[in-house]
Amino acid sequence: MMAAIISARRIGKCLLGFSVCGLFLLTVTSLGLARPFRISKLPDNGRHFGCGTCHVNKNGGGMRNPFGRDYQKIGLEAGDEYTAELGKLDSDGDGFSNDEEFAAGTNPGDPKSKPGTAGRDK
Ligand SMILES: [Ca+2]
Repeated sequence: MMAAIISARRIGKCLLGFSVCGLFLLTVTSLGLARPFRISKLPDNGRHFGCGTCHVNKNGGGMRNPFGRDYQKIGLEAGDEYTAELGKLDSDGDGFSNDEEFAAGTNPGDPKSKPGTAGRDK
């Protein structure tokens, strides 16, 4: 009887250990998969806004902002590159081209973030 209780405790500890290890590996793997590879294609290399340059969620994934949608249509079609056409667009409709926004360090996908304002919300 005592041996059965000890054995059950050992199994419980093993399961807990496997669960913790599994959760750790899942977290590490998820972070690895979430690593942005596309931001290196952007004029600022994602230096200012990272994944938030194209995505509503600053951490990336999910819905794209207006610039991200334009990149999806034009940049991906051009072989996953930031193009001159993309630079001339004003994706977020704030009156500044995407090129002007990258040069100023503002977000081309957020109309509240535009050159000459304190709109650089990181
Ligand atoms: Ca703009």
